[in-house]
Amino acid sequence: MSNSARGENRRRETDEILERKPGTEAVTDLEDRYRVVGAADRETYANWLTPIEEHYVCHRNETLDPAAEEWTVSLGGAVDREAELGMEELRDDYPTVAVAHTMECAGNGRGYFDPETGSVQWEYGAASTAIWTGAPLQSILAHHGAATDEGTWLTAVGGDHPEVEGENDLFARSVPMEKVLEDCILAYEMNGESLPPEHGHPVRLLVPGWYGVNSVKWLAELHVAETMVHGPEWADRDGDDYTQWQQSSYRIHPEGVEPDSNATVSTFDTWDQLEGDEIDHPYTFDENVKSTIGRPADGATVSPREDGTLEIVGVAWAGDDEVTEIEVSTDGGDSWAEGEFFGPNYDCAWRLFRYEWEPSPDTYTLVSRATDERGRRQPMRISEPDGDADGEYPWNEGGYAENAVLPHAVEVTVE
Ligand SMILES: Nc1nc2c(c(=O)[nH]1)N[C@H]1C(S)=C(S)[C@@H](COP(=O)(O)O)O[C@H]1N2
Ligand SMILES: [Mo]
Repeated sequence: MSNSARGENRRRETDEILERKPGTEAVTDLEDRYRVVGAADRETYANWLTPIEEHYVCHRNETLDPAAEEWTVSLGGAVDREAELGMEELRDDYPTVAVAHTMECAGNGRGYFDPETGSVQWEYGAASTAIWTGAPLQSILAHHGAATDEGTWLTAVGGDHPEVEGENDLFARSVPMEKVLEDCILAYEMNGESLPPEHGHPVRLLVPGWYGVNSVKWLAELHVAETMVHGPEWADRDGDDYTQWQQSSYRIHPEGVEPDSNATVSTFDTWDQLEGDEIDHPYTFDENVKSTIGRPADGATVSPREDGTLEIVGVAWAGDDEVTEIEVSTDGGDSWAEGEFFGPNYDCAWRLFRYEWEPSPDTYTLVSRATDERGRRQPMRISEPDGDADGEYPWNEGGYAENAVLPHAVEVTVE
């Protein structure tokens, strides 16, 4: 396909997605390669469940919309019985489970990096929470005699292909078996409806609490092995490269670095990888602790209630760790007060928080700061490219996994 035909396709598909999601907005990519729309607006972050119409979308290749009856997921590698799993079988022969999951693109917040990085310039819009329904992978793998010992990996491959002449990278991600057995599902419904095309119809991998990239849409193949996608066998498997999206893209590294490809790693927590010695350039696995204010909206002029109070509401999450503390500042981070969590409390989904404030008329900079169960607190700002100080999130070439406080500030005027 020529570049201009591809550009036209992308715009048409993005328009179709926007028609189904009237509240959302397209976000542009410097290279104009992704189909992306961001969550509706700040109000999305004042509610626990994100309606499908407000849920962000992000993918690289064409949007598939295959007939469910004809779709199969092939299961192979270290299994006693290889299989082609059909949709009826996935629905009828396995338990049905529902999982609450805050999906966040690893590039959410990339738009705040200075200097600017390439790719989609997301600000806060690439995070959303839905209920995903499907079949537990643990049951499917047990049924087919898969080797699920510690240290093994499950690789998932999407049915989407690059549209550019000369590019041969398939969308493949490898997830450690430990996480797969814990809570991963093959999801065929989202908020009780069958998956819309742009969210991976008819079935996707769902990796609760981990960056969106791990949840492969239009799932075509599952492969059980002792390594993740790595080495010549995967870099040229019948002419296709399965390693790109695991080993090169979606790794956290300084400018100009080509990260090493690893056969396996044993540190899965993204923040542990950032702080530890095992991996030089972390993989974007579980989501870092983060929060966003949803109400009042940025730029709003607001009036307190009759009793003089005003409620600040937002969401806070920490991937598959628990978010345990939320602080709110009304002076741009100079002083902090404890907020309060309320509403639903599920593993791997954000929590609503609120803070009762008694402001006098003025203009304020509101920010929120969350801490996870292991005491890890959001850093204040993003670092310069050549090194991060304490309390800074490391600027990295791909603009991944950003969780700093100040970029998410909300300016409000109280009358
Ligand atoms: N097959 C396939 N799966 C994919 C992608 C893709 O390009 N192809 N994009 C990933 C990325 S980067 C994200 S952030 C999530 C977004 O999921 P959503 O569009 O349902 O929100 O899908 C992931 N799964
Ligand atoms: Mo993403």
